[in-house]
Amino acid sequence: MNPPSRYLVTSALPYANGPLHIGHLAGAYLPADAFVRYLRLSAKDVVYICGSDEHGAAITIRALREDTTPQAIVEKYHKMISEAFEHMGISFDIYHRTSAKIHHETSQDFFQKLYDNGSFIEKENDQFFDAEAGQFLADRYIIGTCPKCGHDEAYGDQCENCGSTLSPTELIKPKSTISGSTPILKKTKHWYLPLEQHEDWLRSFISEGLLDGEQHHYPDEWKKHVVGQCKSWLDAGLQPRAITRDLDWGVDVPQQIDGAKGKKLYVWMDAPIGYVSATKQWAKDHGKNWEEYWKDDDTALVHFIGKDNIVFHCLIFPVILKQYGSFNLPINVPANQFVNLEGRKVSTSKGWAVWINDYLKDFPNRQDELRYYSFKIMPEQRDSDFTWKGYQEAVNNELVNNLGNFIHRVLVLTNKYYNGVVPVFDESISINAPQESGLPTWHDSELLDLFDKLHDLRSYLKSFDFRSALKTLMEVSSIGNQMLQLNEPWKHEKTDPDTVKVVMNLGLQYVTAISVVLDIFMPFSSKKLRSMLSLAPIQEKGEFVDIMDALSEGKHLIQAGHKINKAQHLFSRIDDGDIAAQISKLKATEGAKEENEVAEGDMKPTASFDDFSKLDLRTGTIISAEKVEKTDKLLKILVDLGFETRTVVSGIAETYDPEELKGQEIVMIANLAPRKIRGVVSKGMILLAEDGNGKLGFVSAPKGWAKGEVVR
Ligand code: B3M
Ligand code: ZN
Repeated sequence: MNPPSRYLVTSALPYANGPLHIGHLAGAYLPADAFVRYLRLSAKDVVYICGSDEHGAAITIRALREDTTPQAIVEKYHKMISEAFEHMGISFDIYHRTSAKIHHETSQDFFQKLYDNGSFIEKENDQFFDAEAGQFLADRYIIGTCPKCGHDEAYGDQCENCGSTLSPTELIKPKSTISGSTPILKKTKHWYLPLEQHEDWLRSFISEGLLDGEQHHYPDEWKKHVVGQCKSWLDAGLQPRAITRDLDWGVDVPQQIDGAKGKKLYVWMDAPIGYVSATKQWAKDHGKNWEEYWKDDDTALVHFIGKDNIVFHCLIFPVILKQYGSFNLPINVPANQFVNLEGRKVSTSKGWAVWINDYLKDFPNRQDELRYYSFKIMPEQRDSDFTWKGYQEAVNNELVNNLGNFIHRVLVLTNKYYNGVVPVFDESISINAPQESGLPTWHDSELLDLFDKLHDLRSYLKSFDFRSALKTLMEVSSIGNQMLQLNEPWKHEKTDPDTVKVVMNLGLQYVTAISVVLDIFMPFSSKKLRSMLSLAPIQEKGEFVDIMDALSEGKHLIQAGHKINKAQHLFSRIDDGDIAAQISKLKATEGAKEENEVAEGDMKPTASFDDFSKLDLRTGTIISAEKVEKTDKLLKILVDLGFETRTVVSGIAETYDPEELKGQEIVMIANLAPRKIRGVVSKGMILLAEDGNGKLGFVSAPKGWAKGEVVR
């Protein structure tokens, strides 16, 4: 294994179905951004790929909810998301979208190739179907209780609470998200990826880092929780996974394939291929060869994702790539865990989130403060907690008091003592050392210590430990502050100007080093600082290597005689008022959203008067009821409508005993199209009221009314 000479770095493609929040940012985007900035600063050839994931039920369900089209949804959120990324300084080489033609073609090419080489199996089986909506229910169209963790809003393909990957039939109490009804089963044909056939090589890939008998990567360089999740999947035994859907939104299964009509690719089939199609587009735009980035042995593929995407990137997509042939597999998938907010899980539907667009409105020009705090609390090994108080303290105590203060003092004093010109100094003069607790030291040995610190910082970045890397940057600044404190140039400038020149020159070397490394974490501040130093902005063309080379050769980073500009403050304090406002805003949105959600959950789209008058509602009395065989929930009920006796199947067996129903007065829809449910033809529907806790009660006319009366 040689060190890679080229990198392809990806961040998970966010669904274009809602705005970005801090959890997204700290999960899959900021770490990747820091990593690619570091690579570019190290003169590496790197392309950083991302884009909007515009397919799947995440999009169509949002369209249904917002009463608009999937196209309108993706347009709206693609724009919103890409702007938020740009404002936050996420430095993608391309932010693409999966609705692009090149993406549809690329995904279809993958499908066709895998179809042709026998990588799929075809199966016809029963799948959940919403009879009211006339639609098959997969993925987010169906929710129910997670069999693994008990979360009661798990999707048909995945539980967002515990990260498990599911199939709809595993859900406990499945419910259609379109109509809320309990789905029925209906036959349909789909293509499956037989993951179980790949278990052996996946196991050695994950556990030993071996691929085709060679060392592909070192598994102990992967995060434990990533390897752990993959292993528990493998241990549970892999299953064939359906990679097509009955939907009308998505990438078409290539139409020349028999039975392709009406079938789309499963979103998790096409989305990761989005990394490939985006690379193609980028290469086209920049006169590059995309294949070098995906196929050359010396290119390293790194996927940054959240923990809920682990199996797709570590098991399923690798199978797809390998079956296609000649593609590289990831050398690392440094997935992050989740960020909570004020001690509670982020919930987009409940409004318990900090939205990036809102943050940027409330705190204009404070992108770096949010970046800083997000790196500080990055959920690298376990879930972490964003608190507004924590944010305020990080900004005030660390950015303002430590980093900002050090830089400001050095620049102000340089302007004051030397009119902004970096001083020449006498190398034989010693100063008090911050690192050796006050012992005398020399300018050049301090520069070597600076080299060591930056070397540590670099190792942390290489191993995706961004928290420690950031901490090391702050230590450089703390050491700088201690150096000033120990030598007190403001006291000795008049009495010992020669020593003060050494101190100030050293301070300027530190500040210059910081201006380079700052680009990785806080690029906006790096830019400002470079301008205060009157140095060219960082181009990300090997500047980190340049300063490391210079330091190791005993050279200076900023030269004596160079004139800097006036000092400005890089950071300013955040008031208690601003924080209190955020907290009350958070609580207020949450309350409002919760109320809304109840209302929203209950309200269906407007029905016209004509719709309503189609329904024939009648009063009736239950004659008898019995359980439908082999079901827990269903009762077969005989209703006396006065003019005839009806059989109705109703899902109320868990609430009512068949015996107690005899004589119950009811209202029913008498002209509903008959439906066969578990072998019984049901002709109509009995009306029931349901409270927020799922408690049921019959709707009826006043006691003693005749049967068969019209209800309007
Ligand atoms: N859009 C899922 C998510 O946002 C998905 C990632 C795709 S990465 C290829 O969790
Ligand atoms: Zn779960």
